[in-house]
Amino acid sequence: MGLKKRGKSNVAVAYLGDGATSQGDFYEGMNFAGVFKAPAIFICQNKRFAISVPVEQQTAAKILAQKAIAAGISAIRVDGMDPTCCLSGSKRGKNGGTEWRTNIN
Ligand SMILES: Cc1ncc(C[n+]2csc(CCOP(=O)(O)OP(=O)(O)O)c2C)c(N)n1
Ligand SMILES: [Mg+2]
Repeated sequence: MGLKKRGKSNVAVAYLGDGATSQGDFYEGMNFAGVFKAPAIFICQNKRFAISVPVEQQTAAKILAQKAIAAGISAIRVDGMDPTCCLSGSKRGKNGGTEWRTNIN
């Protein structure tokens, strides 16, 4: 929000894990970013475990990127094992894309 208020074109990037998307402060932050249109990108790295808790035991959501849609934020899901997908996904994310393909090049 500070970047926006100062008229900067920079974008803040936050990295989080799959387990973090099961916590309350995640939803609060996403809602804040959505309603105030903060220049922010949330990158969720889903390695399917929050320490020892499998993703299926911490959320009923089938796709974690859906959680952004609930906050009015566009979302892209990419194959995290493919660096080129991660790079192009980040660029498209900055432009506000919404895609559900597992591979984006
Ligand atoms: C509903 C719920 N509340 C609390 C937790 C506890 N928890 C949240 S984040 C976390 C550890 C971090 O996991 P993650 O965000 O996936 O980061 P990683 O270490 O995998 O990079 C734990 C143990 C949980 N897994 N599920
Ligand atoms: Mg994790």
